[in-house]
Amino acid sequence: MQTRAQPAPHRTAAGAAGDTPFIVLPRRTVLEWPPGSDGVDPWPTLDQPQALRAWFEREGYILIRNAIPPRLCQAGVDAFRNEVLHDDVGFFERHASGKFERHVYTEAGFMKYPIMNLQDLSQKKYPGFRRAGLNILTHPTIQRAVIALTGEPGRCVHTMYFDGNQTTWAHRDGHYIDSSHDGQMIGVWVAAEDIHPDAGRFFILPRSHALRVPGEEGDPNAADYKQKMADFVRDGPLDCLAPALKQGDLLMWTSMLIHGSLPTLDERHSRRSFTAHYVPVSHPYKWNVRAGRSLKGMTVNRVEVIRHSDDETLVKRLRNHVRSDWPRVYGAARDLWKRVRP
Ligand SMILES: O=C(O)CCC(=O)C(=O)O
Repeated sequence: MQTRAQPAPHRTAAGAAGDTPFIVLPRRTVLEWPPGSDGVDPWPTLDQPQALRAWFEREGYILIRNAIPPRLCQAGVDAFRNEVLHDDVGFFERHASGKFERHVYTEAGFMKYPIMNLQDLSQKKYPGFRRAGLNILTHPTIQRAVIALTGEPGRCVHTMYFDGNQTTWAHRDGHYIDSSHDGQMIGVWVAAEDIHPDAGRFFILPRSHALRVPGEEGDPNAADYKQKMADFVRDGPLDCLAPALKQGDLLMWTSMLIHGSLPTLDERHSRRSFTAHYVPVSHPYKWNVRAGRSLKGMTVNRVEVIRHSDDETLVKRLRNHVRSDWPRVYGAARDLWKRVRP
């Protein structure tokens, strides 16, 4: 999940300085399937909504195979590569820092830090990627799953796109953003391609939503929090599960489930995915790390998607306009400001 309370670390072409990866390896084992399933998917399907919900409540997550048509996933990836990946002057809101920053590329040329809130991207500059991404993240299968899990349709409050691996620190989403009914937000991770086992797989700690981690009450943006969470994943009592995901597979989890990404073992592999966070429509959502929440929305596939673009005042609208339409001017002004400010 995203952070905003912390100042962004300064980013160089090679990566973010102070960008300590809080790595959860080495641990004894990382499982591909839950214990006892002998390499066979044990997860109830959408045609068994009661069993699906019971699994989700007990384990804190569910995996639904072939949920999103591969051609939609491929359209999202292609649009990213055509419109976004090579835009090396544009500024995008980042997950790790919560700031607008240019791309940082991995050795293999993937975008290292995920983009946040596709719904706030410029429709003029990235029309295909924005449309394709939101199409995936509001797909009727996701709506069906949200209804099966919560008893009502969902509102999408947050979205992201991953290309390379930032090695996401272990965390609970609910420490950053949640439903107003704590623990009721649902995370959604759609594999936009077959994820290679060495690409830095998404991992979860089943049943961790019901367990406390020593020291987790602190600031979720602080190094201490991230270190304690990583220690808990590595040395704690729970299994760590990183299922092999194929293009179109969908993983959903409750906002208190601990999750993150494993380190990349082979830099040649991307781990493309679209992710979102949903609350039941009857619940307001809340930020635990931002001052206010946005009430602006748009509708995609009949799903309400909350927009977060900060454009309340004329000055902010002007800044957003310069950032999106004259990124070089914005970048130069930003660099100058960094140099002259006290
Ligand atoms: O895939 C990842 O690296 C992390 C995704 C995540 O933390 C989220 O969607 O909440």
